[in-house]
Order: sequence, then structure tokens, then C-alpha cells
Amino acid sequence: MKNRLIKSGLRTFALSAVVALGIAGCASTETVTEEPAESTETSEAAESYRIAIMPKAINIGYFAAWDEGAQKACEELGATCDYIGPNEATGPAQVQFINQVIQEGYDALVISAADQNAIVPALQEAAAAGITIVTSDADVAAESADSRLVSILPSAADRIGTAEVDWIAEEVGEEGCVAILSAAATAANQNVWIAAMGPYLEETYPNMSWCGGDLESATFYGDDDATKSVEQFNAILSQYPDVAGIIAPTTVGVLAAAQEKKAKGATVAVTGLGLPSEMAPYIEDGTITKVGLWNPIDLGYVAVYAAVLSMQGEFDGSVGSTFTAGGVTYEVIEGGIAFLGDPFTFTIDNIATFKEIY
Ligand code: RAM
Repeated sequence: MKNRLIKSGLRTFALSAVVALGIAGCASTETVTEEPAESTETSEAAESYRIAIMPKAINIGYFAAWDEGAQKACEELGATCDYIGPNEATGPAQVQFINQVIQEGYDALVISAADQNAIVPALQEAAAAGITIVTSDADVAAESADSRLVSILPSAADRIGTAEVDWIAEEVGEEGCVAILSAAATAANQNVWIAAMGPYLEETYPNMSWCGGDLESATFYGDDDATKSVEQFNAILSQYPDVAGIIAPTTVGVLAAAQEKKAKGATVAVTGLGLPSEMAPYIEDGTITKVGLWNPIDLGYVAVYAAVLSMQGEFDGSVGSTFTAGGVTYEVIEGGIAFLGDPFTFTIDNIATFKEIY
């Protein structure tokens, strides 16, 4: 049986698009093949594996899609996977669940780190207890990379950060000050994307600036909490009444910003990383023009394959090692990371298709 990542026609389309973008845009960081996977038959050996799939917070729509992909991989591999995690996206809240994973003797943990540092000691304890750890979506800090086997991330930080700056530049006519509505200050993924945005905007767009004069003054944190994200959107507007655009590199933040922009009739341009199913109403009614995102279903799927193939002794996570999931071969690069592919963009032209997928 050939492994097909996604069953429906629409979803197969999304996978093809990931492969195509990977080839066109990310050749330096990814190995992409279109050969069918060899080890994707339901595996007898994996049948006894119990894997915990832990999001930053369980109530975030993005992670429901990530879990959908993880569960799909678990089904193909015959593993038992439980989606568990906190209601709030913080490190201490995740640590409680990591401890539960240790106590309950799971074989593997696939986790999006809400805090790049705070969860590291708990991950080290889990590893010492023999649990295979794969971070996915958000990694631990680079200096703690040996606390996990490998990290499965969407795309290189600079590609995600600079893409978002280009989207907002287009929206604001390459003029005016821009602010950022981020998730938590502790999240590695948002931090590395924001770090890439800083110099790129300054070097590329001479008539644009960071509100308040520098990246730090322009960055606000909604902690991947809907209510706090709305508050921070309003804090940006009141602190910087001349703000031309807001980049929200979080699905929770960009949704909150779109909702509040609409409610207030605010003129500020908004873009960022949005889940198409959540953002569709605001793209369809013209509140915002464009957001982007990779396929979180693929991200969860690939992470589970990495964990299981490692437990089966077919992949060791070392730099240069490869593994195959869904017919695509991924190579681990410096830092113990494998990338999926560049983000897609969603506009009125394609949102009707993508909102049905994730
Ligand atoms: C939120 C989370 C997640 C991030 C997406 C884009 O759902 O912060 O980690 O990858 O946004």
C-alpha cells in the first residue's frame, strides 16, 4: 500500500503544493523526492507504541489540524496516539503534562514547545526515562537541542519572517510604521521569525519602519490567548495611532486582529500566519487581503513518522540523516532540524479551496 498523506482530492492537492513549493523555494534546506515511501505499510513493530501529541495549548485550531496529521500517521503506523496538553500556552503548564507522559510511560512525545527553555528540564527527564522526543512546530532553544531527537519545523526562520514583511509591505504600499502582534515571548518559533523580520524590513523598505523606532518597541505579545491578543491589538493602536500595518505571526493573534479590526472599523492593515478555515470570513469580506501558512496537517504527520522510525531504528536524527514520510524524504540539517516547506499564501483567489482543508 502506498502511503497517501491525505485522503481527499483537496488534501492531495495541498500535499502536492507542499512538494512543489519545497522544490521551487527551499532546495538548500530540504530534500524532496516524489518516490513512494518504502516503509509506510502499517508496521507491526509500531503497534505497541504509545505516543503523546502535545500542542502549545489544546484549544488552538492550528493544533487541531496538526493533531489530525499526527493521528493519520499513527493510524498508518498502528501506533496509539493521545492528544494531550494544557489549556494555556505556557511552559509551566506544559511541564505538568510532560510529567504525566513520563509517569504514564509513553514511548514517544511529539511536542510544540510553548517555552523554549522552561520545558527543557522536563524533556531531559523524559529522555532519561527512555521516551523519544520530537519537537514539531516550535522547538526548544538552540543550545538545548540535545534535549530532543529532532525538530520538524515548517521552514527556515528567515523565509517565514521575510515573507511576512513582504506581505505587509504590499498592503501598506511600502510606507509607514509596522507593529508585531506575536504569541508568547518564550516561544522559539515566533522569536526566530521576528528576529528575521527586523533587519529585512529596515534593509528592504526605506520608507517603512518599526513603530516606536525599533523591533522591540514594535512587538506586542498576546500569548496565543484570544482575549489577550485583542487587548494587545488595541494597545498597539493606542500606543501607535499612526500604525500602518500589523504582522501577527500566530494563528491566534492574526484571527484576533482581524476580528477586532472589523469590529472597530480600523484602517490598519493586518497580515500574518493564519489558518485558512479561521481567516476565510475576513478575507471574503475584505477585512484583510492576505495571510499565509504551511500545512499543519503535514507537520504533525511528518513528526510522528520521525518519532516512530527512530524507535524502529531506521532513523537516528543526526545531521545528514534522512527519513521518509508520505513519499517525501526529509534530511536533518545543522541544529537537528528538518523542514517541511515554504508557507502558502491565501487570498480571495484560493481561500475557498484552502478553508476546506485546514
Ligand atoms: C499559533 C502557534 C503556533 C504557530 C502558528 C503559526 O497557532 O503559535 O506555534 O506555528 O500560530
